[in-house]
Amino acid sequence: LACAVIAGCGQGQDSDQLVVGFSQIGSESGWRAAETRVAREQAEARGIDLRVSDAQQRQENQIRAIRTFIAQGVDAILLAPVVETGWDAVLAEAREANIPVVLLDRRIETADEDLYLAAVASDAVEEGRVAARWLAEEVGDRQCGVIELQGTVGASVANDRREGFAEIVAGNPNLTIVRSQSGDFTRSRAKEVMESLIRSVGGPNICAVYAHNDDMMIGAIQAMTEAGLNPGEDILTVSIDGVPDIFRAMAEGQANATVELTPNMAGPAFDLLEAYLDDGTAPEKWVRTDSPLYLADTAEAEYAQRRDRY
Ligand code: GZL
Repeated sequence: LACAVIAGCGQGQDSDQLVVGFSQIGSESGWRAAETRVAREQAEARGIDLRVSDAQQRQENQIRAIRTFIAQGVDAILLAPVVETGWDAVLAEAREANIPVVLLDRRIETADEDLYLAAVASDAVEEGRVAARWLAEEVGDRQCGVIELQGTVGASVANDRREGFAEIVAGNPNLTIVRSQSGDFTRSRAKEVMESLIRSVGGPNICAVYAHNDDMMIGAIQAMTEAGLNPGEDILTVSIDGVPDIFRAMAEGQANATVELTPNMAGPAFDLLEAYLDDGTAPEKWVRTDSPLYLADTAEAEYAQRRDRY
């Protein structure tokens, strides 16, 4: 009866169907929305019963969702951790319940790496390096003041993308990060931040904008054009994700480059989970996607060809 009340106890419609709970951050960007859609497609293709919980970018909602999945007795949990700390307690509860957890697209800080089975993610530090190397190549030895729009404060990918970019900037004295502020990975927040930075820095002093994701760059482009500036022309842009809208902006001459990131993090997660649940096969701790990383520039702006990625 208890199982019926809490809608299933790790048993999907039929007995051997895997039931997986996905604690998703939210839908803050086009990439995140694509990750969720692709996860549903990948689950469908494998006959997995996938239950997605949208946390609206709030950690307490993710923790609540994980506890619900534990109560439901799911077979496994996917977690895209909005920030990198504060997970040990709830992951210990999942381990207590013998439910494996796989991290998607972001990492966590923990003293006990056994709290999760594996992480499926790209190397975000290298993403930052690739973005900065492209910019260094573009500007040569010209002095270039860069505005950096960081992702969500405390997110592993924001810390990593900042670290990788700064590492390359340190080797190019003509590149200077003049401002670095969080736009929380969203278009709307990045637009507001960019509007105030244009006022404080002054349009003519901005040589380039580096945004930790394409959606923030789209917001920054709107702010720059509304301020009468020419993104993609007078102001170079480089961001990360490779969503269709950044290719559209490139095709229109308003953006220059993006580091591509597959939205398919769930497929590899399901594969390693099926092997692990089937015969205990221990996966790599870090299943790395997008290796090598690929930077697409204006010449590749045929975003239509990439629609199938999203
Ligand atoms: C990257 C992922 C980031 C994307 C953003 O792995 O965590 O979160 O780059 C999203 O679009 O908000």
